[in-house]
Amino acid sequence: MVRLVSTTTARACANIALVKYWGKRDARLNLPAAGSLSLTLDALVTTTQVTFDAGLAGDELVLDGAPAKPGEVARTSEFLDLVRAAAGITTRARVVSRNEFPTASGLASSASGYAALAVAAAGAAGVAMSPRELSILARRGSGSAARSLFGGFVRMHAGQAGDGSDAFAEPLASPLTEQVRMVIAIVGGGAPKSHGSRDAMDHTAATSPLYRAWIELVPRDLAAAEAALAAGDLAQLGAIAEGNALAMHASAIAARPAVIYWQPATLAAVAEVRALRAAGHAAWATMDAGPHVKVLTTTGDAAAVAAALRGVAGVTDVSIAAAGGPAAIIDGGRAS
Ligand code: 2P0
Repeated sequence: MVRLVSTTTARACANIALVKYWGKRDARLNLPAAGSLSLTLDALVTTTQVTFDAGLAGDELVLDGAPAKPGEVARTSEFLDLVRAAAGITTRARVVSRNEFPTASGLASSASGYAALAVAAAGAAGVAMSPRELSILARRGSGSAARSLFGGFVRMHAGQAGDGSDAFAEPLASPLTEQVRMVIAIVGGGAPKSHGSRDAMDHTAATSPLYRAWIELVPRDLAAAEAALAAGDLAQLGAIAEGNALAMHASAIAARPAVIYWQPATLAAVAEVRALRAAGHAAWATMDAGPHVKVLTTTGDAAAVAAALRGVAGVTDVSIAAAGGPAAIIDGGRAS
C-alpha cells in the first residue's frame, strides 16, 4: 500500500509592533479590535517543517528539538484543522519547528511561528493561497502572526466583517525600510513572562478604565505612522511608536488587578533611550508583553544605542536587527 506523505518547510521572521495590537473584537476568529503596524525583523527567524503523513494516528509537534506540551500540540492541531478543511483532507501531520532567535532572547515566537506554520501547512496540504489568504490564516493562530507574512513595515487591518475576511496584513513601502535598525535589549535574562498576552489583553479589555481610550487612540497613531512612513520621517515614526507603546502599557497597568510587564531595568533602559535622544541620537523605545526594550534607530546610530544599553544594569543581552523579508517556502512540495 502506498503511504501518502507530503512535506513542506517554510521560514518566517518575527515582528515588533510600532503601533500595538492589544484587544480583540472576536475571540473565536481571533479578530483584533483595532489595527496595528509593525516592522519584520531579520534576526528573529522560525523555520517550520510540516509533513502530512497518512500513517500518523495524531498530530505531532517538536519545538526546538523537544516534543511539545499537550496544550501546544492541541493549539497546533486546531490550526492544522483549518488547513485540512481548506484542503479537504483528514491526514494528520508532524510539525517540526525551530526558532533561530538570539540566545536567551525571551522574545515571543508566536508571530513567526504561526506565520511559518501557515505557509508550510498550506504548502504541504497542496492548498494554493495568496499572501493575503495566508495572512488571514496565520491570524487564526496568533494575531501578530498575520503581520509576519510580509517583510519590512507592515499594516494590519482590524476589518469590520464578521467572518474576518477583511482582517489581514499588508506590506507598506517606505524609504525608511533600508535605513532602520531595531536594537533589542533583553531584561532579566529571558525569564518566562508574567502574564500570557492573550489572557492579559482580554483582562485589560474587561477591567481597565483606560482600555476605551487606548482603542480610540490606535487609529490616530496608525494614520500618523503611515504618513511618517510615506514621508520617510523617522523622528515622527519613532515618537508615535514610543508614545503608543507607553499608552498600551498604561491601559494594561490600569487593569484590575494590574498587568505590569516592566521590571526596574526596563525603565532604566527607557531612560537611557531618552538620554540618547536628548544627546542627538535616533532612538525610540517600545515594549511588548514582557520586560524587554526594543529601540527603533538607524544604521548609523545602532552601534551607539547598543553600547549604551549594554551599560544599563539588568540588561543581559543586546542585539541589532534589520528589516526582515516575507515568509517563504524554503523546501518542499514533495509528495511521495
Ligand atoms: C503586538 N502583542 O502588536 C502586541 C503588543 C503583544 C504586545 O501581538 O491572542 O500573541 O495570539 O492573537 O499575537 C501578542 O499577542 O496574541 C501581541 P493572540 P499575540 O505585537
